[in-house]
Amino acid sequence: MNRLGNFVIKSGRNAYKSDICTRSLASAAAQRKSTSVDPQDDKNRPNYSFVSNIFRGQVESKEMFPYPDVLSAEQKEFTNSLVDPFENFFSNVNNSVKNEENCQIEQSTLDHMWELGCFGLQPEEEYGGLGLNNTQNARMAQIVGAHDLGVGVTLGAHQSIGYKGIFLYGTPEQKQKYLPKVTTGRTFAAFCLTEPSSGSDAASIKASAKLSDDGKHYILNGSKIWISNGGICDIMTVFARTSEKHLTAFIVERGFGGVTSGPPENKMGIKCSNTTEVFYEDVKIPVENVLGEVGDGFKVAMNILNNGRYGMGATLSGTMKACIEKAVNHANNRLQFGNKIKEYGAIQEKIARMTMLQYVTESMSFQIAQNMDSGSLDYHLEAAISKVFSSESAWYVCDEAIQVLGGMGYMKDTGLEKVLRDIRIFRIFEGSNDILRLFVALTGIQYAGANLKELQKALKNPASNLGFLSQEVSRRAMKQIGIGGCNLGTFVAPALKSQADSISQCIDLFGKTVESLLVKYNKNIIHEQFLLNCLANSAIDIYGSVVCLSRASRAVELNLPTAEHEVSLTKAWCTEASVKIVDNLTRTSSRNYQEIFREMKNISKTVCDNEGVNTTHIV
Ligand code: MYA
Repeated sequence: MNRLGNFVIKSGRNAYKSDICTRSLASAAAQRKSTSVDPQDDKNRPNYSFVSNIFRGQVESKEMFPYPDVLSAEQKEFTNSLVDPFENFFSNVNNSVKNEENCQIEQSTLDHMWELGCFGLQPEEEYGGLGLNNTQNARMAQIVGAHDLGVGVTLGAHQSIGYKGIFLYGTPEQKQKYLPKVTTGRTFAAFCLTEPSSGSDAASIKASAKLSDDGKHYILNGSKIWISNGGICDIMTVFARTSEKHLTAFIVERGFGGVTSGPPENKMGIKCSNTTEVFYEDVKIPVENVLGEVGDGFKVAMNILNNGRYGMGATLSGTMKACIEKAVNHANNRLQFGNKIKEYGAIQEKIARMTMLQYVTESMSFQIAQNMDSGSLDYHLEAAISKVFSSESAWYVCDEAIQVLGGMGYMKDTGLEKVLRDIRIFRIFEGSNDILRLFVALTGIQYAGANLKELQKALKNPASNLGFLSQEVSRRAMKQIGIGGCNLGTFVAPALKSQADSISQCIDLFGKTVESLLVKYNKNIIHEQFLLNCLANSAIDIYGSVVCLSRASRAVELNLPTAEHEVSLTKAWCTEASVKIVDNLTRTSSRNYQEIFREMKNISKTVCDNEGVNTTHIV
């Protein structure tokens, strides 16, 4: 975990600069044409990430308000033309129970999916794909998530990460050679990063690729673990060490020889998705199969993951919708104590909370997808938050749906216990939620720290930094007297003004808290994971609140039939979230919590040293 420290030690915005390849290619090209400056190299370009900027106590509204609506009429029509066949396929052809029982997807079902174009959602038509943008892709993912998460993972491992590297970073020749195979050629792809000793610490992989003496091949040796589609893929994106310090990404074909897979893993859920070990023994990879630049493998891996994370939110928003439908169906019909159970407050609270979580999840993932389609370069933290939030919300929603159904919910036939088992992995894979919380907190702190450093530097030589200093001083002085703080109120529907004000105050408090922590701990903040979690949880709740404020306000503006309900969801969510945010931020300076965190450290140490609980029975 020590490398996580680099987030704060390194100054600047290095987590962002490498990401030109992960945005909408069309808008990237347009931007390049219009400015002839490659944003990847432009360290001074503004950072439009809403989440990054709250770490400086500032609201960056550009990518938050108004809630985006990026699809053209033609794109909407095309998306809608896909919805029916997809819905129909997943409702009537795909059999999720049978898939689970067989621990694989039936061949006829897979054939149907290839014919529908499910495996080539994003690549352009010339490569056999449907050419969907991220927003359209999210719409399809939502349908998959409502029906079968095992199939969702098979699809996601194939295209959200398996061949995404070729789609994003491939040379024209690589795209021409490989994309048609994976979009329509019935060839499965996989993303091969994790190793037995390298999970969260992705940069520590040991698989090695050495350049052959004649310079024509890399010779790959090593093994990968828990690879989704590992036993069925013929094309894989493999990350291997090409020098002591550097990783490189490669396109590897099973046909190169020396590639073998272990037996399918026996998992808790997503059983029809194939997961295996993959072994590489003296695999000869032609040099032209390097993906991206030699030595850039870590960034290629991170950016593929960043780029796909919104898809998980979209998928799980569909899963939650389906769970809520089951719960509501029961609540509407089940009579107890003389009333339908929907009449009871205990059930109403559950249904309302489940619906709020679904609304926040869906709003986040579609906001991110649409921002990406508009050319956003700064969505990493937002995407990580959407992954964390969606996976925890889906777990909660499915669990509560089971509770609403009571004994019926516990029965296999109701279908919820399978969904619960399927959902569990989403908090673990594609970056565990624990790691992503630290990623959000440390990357945000690094961004705030760079500003603070600039201020400290300017203070050492005030004469030549008068402009910057007077700006900073007046900003701080104004905030001190309650003027010039964050003001989300100007962006939202009048009905949501009060909630916008509360969240604005939370952002002010968040910025102040980050600054005090930086002043107090400096770079040692990296060791304060209890505190970092408080910051990450606050950032998650702030971002969740602001996406809802944005979406519900847009619903009001467009006079949508559901606007009133969306305002209601947003009011309840934001009001509760602001209490949680203040609580989390207060913990970072509370004596009580310092004491609690110290005790927790001690408790954990004792239990680990004792290899189990260490209490004495008094009986
Ligand atoms: S695949 C396996 C998933 N594994 C992981 O996600 C690994 C998690 N670990 C990490 O992400 C990293 O190791 C962490 C950093 C974050 C811990 N974006 O020295 P460093 C830059 C951009 O600080 P470390 C799976 O599960 C950083 O700025 N840049 O890094 C599949 C620095 O840059 P520079 C980043 O401490 C499951 C450099 O890298 C990022 O070692 C199947 C080094 O940084 C970032 N994120 O570790 C899924 N992070 O050098 C199916 C770092 O310039 C999906 N950097 O200073 C199903 C979905 C359903 C879809 C359905 C569709 C239909």
